[in-house]
Amino acid sequence: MWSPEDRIIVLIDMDCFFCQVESRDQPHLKGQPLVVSQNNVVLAVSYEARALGVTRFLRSEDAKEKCPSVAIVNSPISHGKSDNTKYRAAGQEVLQVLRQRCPTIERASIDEAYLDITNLVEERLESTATSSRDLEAPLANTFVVGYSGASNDESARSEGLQRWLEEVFDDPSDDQSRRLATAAVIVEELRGEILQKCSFTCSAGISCNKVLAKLACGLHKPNKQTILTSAEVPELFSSIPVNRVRNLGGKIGKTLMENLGCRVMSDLLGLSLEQLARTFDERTAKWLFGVARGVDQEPVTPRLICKSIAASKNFFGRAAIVDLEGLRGWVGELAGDLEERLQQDLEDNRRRATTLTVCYHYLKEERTVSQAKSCAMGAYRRERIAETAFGVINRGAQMPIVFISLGATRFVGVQKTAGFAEYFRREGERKSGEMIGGEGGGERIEGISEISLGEEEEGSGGDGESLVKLKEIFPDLDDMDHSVLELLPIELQDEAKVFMEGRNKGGEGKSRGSGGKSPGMKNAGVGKRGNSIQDFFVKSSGSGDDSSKIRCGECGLMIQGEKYSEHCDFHVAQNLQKRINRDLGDSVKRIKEKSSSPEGSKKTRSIDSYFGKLKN
Ligand code: DCP
Ligand code: MG
Repeated sequence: MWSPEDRIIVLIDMDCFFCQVESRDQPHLKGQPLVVSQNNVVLAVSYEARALGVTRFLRSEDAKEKCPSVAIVNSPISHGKSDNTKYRAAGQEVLQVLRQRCPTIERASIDEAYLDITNLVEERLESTATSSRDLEAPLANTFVVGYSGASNDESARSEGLQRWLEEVFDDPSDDQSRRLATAAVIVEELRGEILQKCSFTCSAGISCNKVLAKLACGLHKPNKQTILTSAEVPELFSSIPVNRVRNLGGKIGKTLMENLGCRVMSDLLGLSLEQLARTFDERTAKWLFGVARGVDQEPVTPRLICKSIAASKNFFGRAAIVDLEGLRGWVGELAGDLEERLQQDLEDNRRRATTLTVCYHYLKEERTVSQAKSCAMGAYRRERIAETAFGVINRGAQMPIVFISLGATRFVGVQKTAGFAEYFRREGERKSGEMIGGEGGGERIEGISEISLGEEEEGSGGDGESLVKLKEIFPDLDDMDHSVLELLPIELQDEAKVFMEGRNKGGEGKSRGSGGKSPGMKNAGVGKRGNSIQDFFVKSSGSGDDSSKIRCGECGLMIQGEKYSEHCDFHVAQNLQKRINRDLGDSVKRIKEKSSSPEGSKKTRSIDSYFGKLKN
């Protein structure tokens, strides 16, 4: 029977990536001791520089002192901070090469990707009959854990590989090893293609899950690849420190090491599932129990784009932020950077972030205090992002602040259909003449100013509040258009549902308390419109589960994940309208006067009447 551990998972990690990108641009740097620094701190170190004792996070001048021959490249700057655009683009080039051969690729970082090549291996095994002897040459850069020694020594590698192949490859009972050896041939080919097409070397780990592939990848670098079989895991785990394992570098690993006495991975074997569950949540406990035994079922989720987009900056030494003015300035820069990248991402990948995570470090009594807070991501506007982040940091941090990161996460897809704002723009164009007549060049904008969705309603509150707003959108509650309704906040949809239920029962729904009883509210229109609006509620009734909802940063309402994007567009439209209302001054007044007649009032307050029927 198939099990998740029958998979063949590969991690590809580019070697000293930023250095390779820089030396591809400036070929005279190739093969030289080289570092790439950002803000005077070394972030990438070529293997030549590593051999001379240079390490990451040294200050540039210390790297130079340690190794006078080292070349230092400062990475580009934008928004007062380092700009990784060119490194990201180089990472994408590599992904495009991998994509030609493997459909299941998960981008894990700027220079790492997981591949599930189980099917490629099956196909290769079916199509080619190979003996162990045939594999030695194609596996010229392959190490096997437990056979090749810990160093990069070539004779140990080739002798170990040969021994392993002879022991396992022709043994029909060792299916995993046979498949891993075949996988290694494919990975050698992939790495060759990356080198040929992008001029970058990389290293790879080949195993049966992500944790083991990642661990294997780090064992032999650069320009090497390592096979880790399940059989070798116990021996390897007897010497691998807990915090070197994927997902254990942070708090969980620290707790295991400091509170549960686990130094190396095999120490985890002494902890029962119950013991782990006393310290960790159930899911983590189960995962840890499995990982201790080399089991990790996390799938490779096909994704070529990153899960989060962040703008961050360290403020080392004298650069530390010491006052609110400095904080405001830097938060503004980071928000500007984040907004630009999010807009680009929206365009490239048709998705929108729903969560903004503000992370900051400050110094307190010579210790660094780290804090992070997540909140809803509203519209992609730098002012709004900056305002939210400033508020969070100002409430939580003390001076001096030494690190700030603004990260956007939890992306939801944006549907291919025109968004609310786009619709709004087109409708504005179409209707401008009709709405304001001969006002000249700015018709489209003035048309937009007719919408009065965002204005506060006096005297509304408590239970009646939503319904009052609902009435603003649908002056005739018996004639709600579900295609408009589904673009509205869940709370309003719920309110409409309550109204519908009350009406269908012929009873006195909540809506009556609003003081805004519609004509025929109790029962009118059930026969006429009931079907479509009821269908809509039937379709959306599964959305009662709050876990699939996201709190909107603009209005605070809980919105279904898949509706979030349209909801944001709704606010974009709303904000645009507010801004234009302000700008238009007199002409808005005129429009409002016009709309003060009963007929006009209905027209102005109804989004439906402004847009016409969305279905059209
Ligand atoms: N990087 C960074 N900040 C860090 C760590 C890394 O900006 N704290 C950048 C520089 C690296 C790139 O990300 O070149 C990839 O990170 P890796 O950890 O994969 O390191 P390298 O690719 O440089 O080296 P290796 O060959 O060990 O993978
Ligand atoms: Mg790397």
